[in-house]
Amino acid sequence: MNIVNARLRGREGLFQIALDGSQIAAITAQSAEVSASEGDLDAANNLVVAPFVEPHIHLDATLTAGEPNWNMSGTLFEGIERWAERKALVTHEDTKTRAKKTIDMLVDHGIQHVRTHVDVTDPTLAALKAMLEVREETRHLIDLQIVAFPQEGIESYAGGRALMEQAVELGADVVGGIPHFENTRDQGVSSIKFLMDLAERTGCLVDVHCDETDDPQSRFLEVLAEEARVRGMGARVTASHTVAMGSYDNAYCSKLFRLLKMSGINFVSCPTESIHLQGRFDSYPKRRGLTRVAEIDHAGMNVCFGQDSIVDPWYPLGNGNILRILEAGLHICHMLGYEDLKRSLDLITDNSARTLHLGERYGLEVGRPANLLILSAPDDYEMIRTQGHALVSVRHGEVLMRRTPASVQRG
Ligand code: 17E
Ligand code: FE2
Repeated sequence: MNIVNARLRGREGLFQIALDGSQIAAITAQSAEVSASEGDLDAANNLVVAPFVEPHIHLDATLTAGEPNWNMSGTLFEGIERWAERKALVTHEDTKTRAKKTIDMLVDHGIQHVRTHVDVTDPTLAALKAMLEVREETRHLIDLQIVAFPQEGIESYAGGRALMEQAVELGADVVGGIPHFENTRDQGVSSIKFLMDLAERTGCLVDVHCDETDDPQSRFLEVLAEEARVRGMGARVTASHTVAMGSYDNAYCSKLFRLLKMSGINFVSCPTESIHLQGRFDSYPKRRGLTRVAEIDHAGMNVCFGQDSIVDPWYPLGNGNILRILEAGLHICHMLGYEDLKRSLDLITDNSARTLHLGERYGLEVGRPANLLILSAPDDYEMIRTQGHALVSVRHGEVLMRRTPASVQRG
C-alpha cells in the first residue's frame, strides 16, 4: 500500500510513503501531485504523522462516574474516596468491558500507543488481572503499557509493597507511585526509594503520580529526579502531573530545574484533568494548577500531554480525542505563540513516544512499523485552528479506522 500526496512535519513539498506489509519501505519526494492508484490512500495535501500516543490514562476506572456516587467537591481527594467505593464493586468482566470500550474511543481518534495506570491497592488485584488480558486481546488495536499504580499508597496501604511486587511479577510493564498521598513526608520519600529499587531490579519503566496537589510544600519531584539521576535511569522515568510546580516559587524552581535537566526524566501533564481538579482550595486569585509545561519544554526537557480520565470519579467528560486535550493545554499553558503552535503536535506524538520509551518502535521512518495517521490539515497550526481530526489510522500496514468529516452546506 502507498500513501500519496502526503505532507510531512518539518519538510517542504509532497511525499509518497510505501508500506511493505508491516514496515515502512520507502518515503520519496513527489515533484507534483499525483492521482492515487487503486488500493492506495490519498492524503490530499494533508499531514501524515506517526500515530497519536496516550501517555497517561486510567483504563480500569474509566466510564464509572456517578457509580455509586458523584464527586461533588471536584477535588482529587474526593475522587480517590469515590473510586474506593466503586473499586469494591469491580469485577474482571466489568473492567475488561469498560477498558475495551474506552480503547475503541482512543482508536477512533488515531491513538495506537497507550500507557494506563491500574490501581493495585486491592488485595485481589482484580483490575490488574483483567487489564493484563486486555493488553493481549487488543494488540491489533494498540500497544498497551500497564503501570502498577498504588492509588491508596505504597507505605500507607496495608500490604502496599507486596502488592506492587506481585503486580510486577504478574506482568506490569511500569512501576508507579503516589508520594504526595502517603500519610507522611517520610513515607512519600521511602515510597520513591522502594519503587525505584523495584524498577531497577526488574527492568521496569517508572511513572509516578508526583505532587498532584496545589500544596507548594509537596516536593517529591526532587526526590524522584535525584533517584533517577544517581541510578542513570532518567530516560526510563516519568513524573506525571507535578502540578505543585505551578505553586512553587521561582527561586526554588530555578534550583529544581538544574536537577531536572541533569536527571533526564520525562514529564506528563494532563491539562483538562488538572484545570478541573486543582485550584479547588482557592477563592480568588485562583491557581491554574498545572505544571510548568512551557518552561519545561523551552528548557529542552521532554514533556507531553495526556487525557488521564474519561468519565470517572475524577473527571466527568472525555471522548478519547487527544487533540481536544492538546488544544486545551496550549491555552492553559500560554502556548499559543507561533513557535509553540507550529510544532504543537510534538506534545501528543514524538514527545509522548519518548516518554513511553518506544525507541524504534515509533516514528515515520523507513524500517519502522507501518503505523501512521492521515490528518485533516496540512500542518500543526492548521490542525489546532480548525479543530482537525485523524481521518485515517493505519496499523501494521492495514486501515484500522476511517473518519468522514462533517460537511456543511450553505444557503
Ligand atoms: N488517580 C489519581 O491519583 N489522580 C488522578 N488524576 C486520577 C486518578 C485520574
Ligand atoms: Fe493519573
